[in-house]
Amino acid sequence: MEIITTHKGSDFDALASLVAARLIYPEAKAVLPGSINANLKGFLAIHKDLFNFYSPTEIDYDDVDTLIVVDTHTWDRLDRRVLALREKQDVKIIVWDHHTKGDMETDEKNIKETGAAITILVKEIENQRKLITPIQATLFLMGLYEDTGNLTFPSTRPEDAYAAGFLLDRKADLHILSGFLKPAYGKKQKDILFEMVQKAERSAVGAFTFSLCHLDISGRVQNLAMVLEMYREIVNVDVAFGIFRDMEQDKCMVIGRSNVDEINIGLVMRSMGGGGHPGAGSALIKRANPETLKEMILELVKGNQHSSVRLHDIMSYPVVTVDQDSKVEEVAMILRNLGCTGMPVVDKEENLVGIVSRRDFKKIRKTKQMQSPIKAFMSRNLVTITNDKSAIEAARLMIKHDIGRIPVMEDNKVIGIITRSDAMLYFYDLLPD
Ligand SMILES: [Mn+2]
Repeated sequence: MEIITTHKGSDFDALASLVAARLIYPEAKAVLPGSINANLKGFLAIHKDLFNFYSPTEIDYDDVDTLIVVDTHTWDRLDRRVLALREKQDVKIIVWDHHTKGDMETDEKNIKETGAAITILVKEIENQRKLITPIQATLFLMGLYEDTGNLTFPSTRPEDAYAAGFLLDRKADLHILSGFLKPAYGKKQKDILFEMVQKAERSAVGAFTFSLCHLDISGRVQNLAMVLEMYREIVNVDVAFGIFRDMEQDKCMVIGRSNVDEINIGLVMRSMGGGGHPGAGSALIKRANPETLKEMILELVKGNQHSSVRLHDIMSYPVVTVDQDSKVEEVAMILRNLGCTGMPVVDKEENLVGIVSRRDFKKIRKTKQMQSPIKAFMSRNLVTITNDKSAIEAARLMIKHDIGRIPVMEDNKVIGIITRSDAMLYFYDLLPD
């Protein structure tokens, strides 16, 4: 016996993929997990008779020789009763999934990084020239739209949009579809937007209008990016940021939107460990203090030419430097004793000539090289920063050059060193893991 199943807490993509897989494997029984999403229940209350689903309790797992899994390939996401097959010998496993991670071992994996799993199955149905009914097309399109946010999520691939076109051509009904899909702008989103607008403050940054709103939320709220864009329009500013702090999980979702070329949100978010493009972006920061994030965003937006916090306040000093003629062996010893991973190298006049870090020691091949002067192994590509710059600029340099420490200069002399830990402490009030 062949069975097809999908993940617990099934959503429309899971259900659609289950139904689509039945078209590809007509002999197989479709097993719907015990737990499914609320909006799926609403759909099935009306359409259940159209699909011949089995409950996990109705299957005799001893008889199963083929297990087809759609929209997941992680054992723990399957209904616990199906897990009986995990230990069973000689079960053929076939996977159709758009998640890249999973622990199910199988020879037959149909995995593609698309926005929805149904996209992969629709392609197969098209290739096999199988006929689908308008109701099936509608369900498939629901799965596709739900998982891709109506083709707007960044995970959306051209294949998803193509599949949507194919399904509309097969008479998917958009009226039915919109009735069942949870509206992106629901009560939760409405409440958040209302609270944001009440708290809204506008200010000017250079020639632009700017607004930053911090809100505590509980649990995961979808479509916050859309809420923030609505906020930006209502408050009528060029640039808007939202800091949404999930109290339970102790993490902050930072979302930004910009309507002007001069302020590049993607750049701002990358400095905070996130990403995006010039107009929109986001970053997720754990254990962050929203007040610190506020300051950080403001500094980033202002280009931070005259920040109140100078590098002087956060850098490490005094700096231990090493003479360029010191032996590699001695330098290694000093580093070990100080417990640091690198240090600046200077000449007789205390001028900075290089920097040595653990990476440089990897270049050493022979023991006798331990007696060579450190200048033979140090990096001469010096990235330095002057004391009048800000922590943000130091962090930018670290990211740009992929380095963990930058000498801080004043009058051409090293007066301190700023490390990743210093920067992290400043930005997040925490140390890197
Ligand atoms: Mn999915």
